[in-house]
Amino acid sequence: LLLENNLRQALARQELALHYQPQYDLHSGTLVGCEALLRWRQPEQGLIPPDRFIPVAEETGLILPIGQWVLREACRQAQAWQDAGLPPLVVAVNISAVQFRQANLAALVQEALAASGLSPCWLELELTESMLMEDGERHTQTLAQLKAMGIRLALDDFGTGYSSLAYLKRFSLDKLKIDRSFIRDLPQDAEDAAITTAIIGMARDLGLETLAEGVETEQQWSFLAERGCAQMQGFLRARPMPADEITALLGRHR
Ligand code: G
Ligand code: G
Ligand code: MN
Ligand code: NA
Repeated sequence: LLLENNLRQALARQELALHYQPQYDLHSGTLVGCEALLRWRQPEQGLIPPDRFIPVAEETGLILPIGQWVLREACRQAQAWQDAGLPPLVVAVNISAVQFRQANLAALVQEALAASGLSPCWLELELTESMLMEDGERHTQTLAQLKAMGIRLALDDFGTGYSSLAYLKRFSLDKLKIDRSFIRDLPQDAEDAAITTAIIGMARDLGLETLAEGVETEQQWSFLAERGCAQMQGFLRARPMPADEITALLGRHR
């Protein structure tokens, strides 16, 4: 309850911030995108990780105003980097199931884009398999609206959800983010090697991009690059960092 009451104040008191984790092209090594990750600097308790407060935010509905703030802030930051003449980046934003169930998600996304002036092709929304499995008529409509607006759609934690693949056919997604549990023991673990190879191959045949999450070693990088995985995100290259550190990284890429 204390957490809930504090979280209620967090937005107004400007205690929330976004960090960004770089995403790299696995072949050229260039910085191509970043995932926005929410941080809460609580004055008494210090930095509270998202795993601790996002579930509370979802139960209380606070995820709706918080999620909207995240969308606006990520779009604002992405446009600010472009306005500074830095190479453009795709910014990926995690969408909670509670946000996804809102009837007007597409309108809210549109509002964040309009407020920032960011072109929709630079915004990627990260959804999860369970959200697509809910299968309401409204969900199909929301996804179609987002696609029609020109926003990119990625499937987060791919491979850990329900194993029905029907939704890959039904919805027009752009990217699968291979869950880091499949990457961690590469290349030694034969089962993980088979699973990642199969996901990359299937995605290629379906015209989907792949991103490997949680890449921590050079051997994992080579394994994934050899199999045609397009992008990586992981501690091997970069941890989540404040926006000004991304600005510095982009300056070097210019
Ligand atoms: O940031 P960290 O590296 O600890 O991320 C932990 C989890 O919190 C991830 O699973 C991520 O999807 C989730 N998360 C981080 N930021 C956001 C956000 O802005 N919105 C939602 N819904 N989840 C987030
Ligand atoms: O669930 P989601 O993929 O949205 O969350 C991203 C989470 O993965 C963040 O908590 C981030 O800190 C974490 N992460 C990113 N790269 C690595 C990595 O290389 N190793 C580990 N262990 N965690 C990572
Ligand atoms: Mn994510
Ligand atoms: Na993930």
